[in-house]
Amino acid sequence: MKLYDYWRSSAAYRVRIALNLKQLNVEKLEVDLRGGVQRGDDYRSVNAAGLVPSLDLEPGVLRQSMAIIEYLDETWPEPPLLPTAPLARAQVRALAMDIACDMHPLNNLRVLNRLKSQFSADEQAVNDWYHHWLKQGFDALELEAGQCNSGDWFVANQLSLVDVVLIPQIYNALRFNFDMAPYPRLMHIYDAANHLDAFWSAAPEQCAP
Ligand SMILES: N[C@@H](CCC(=O)N[C@@H](CS)C(=O)NCC(=O)O)C(=O)O
Repeated sequence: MKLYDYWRSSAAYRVRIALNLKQLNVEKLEVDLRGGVQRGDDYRSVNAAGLVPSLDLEPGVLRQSMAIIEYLDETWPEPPLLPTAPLARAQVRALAMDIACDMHPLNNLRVLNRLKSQFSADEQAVNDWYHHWLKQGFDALELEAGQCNSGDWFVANQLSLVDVVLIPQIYNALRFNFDMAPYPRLMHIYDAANHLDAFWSAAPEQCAP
């Protein structure tokens, strides 16, 4: 398998965590997002949307980090990233989607670039935008996390897809100087997860080319 990756991509970071948890080795191909390689014909022949990650299964390419992670989980079930019962599975997926569908896309590189090119947003305005959507998402997640569990993981003291998606989102928030102090439950999960090699070694600093 080959992972089309970018060290700072949080969607790719999710997949790196899942691969590590499943103890799967892949060849990594760096797609330089800052250099615009994702918009070139070569990469678009792999992923027409021009987004990372993509997982080349040789043959067949999978895109969309959540689909990739569920594929990995179904193919290599240990450790499971979703509970067994249908209701619990749907609840975990919903929490992961709160991040992957309702937070992350609003602060994607191409959205931030569009704010600058279409609305002449300066650095301060882009930062405010970024922080606004982080606050909306994290305020809700902190409440959810308090209701779900008080242990090291988001749901029922069991590592799950939510943790795999949450940790990269918190990493991004810290990188953009967002104040995480109002979110002690989320930060507890972040710190606990980073004690595991599968999370720590997937972090951008460990994956920079
Ligand atoms: N829903 C997609 C999102 C992928 C995505 O947005 N990737 C970002 C990096 S985190 C990207 O490739 N951005 C390139 C760009 O904005 O030009 C997934 O989960 O795979």
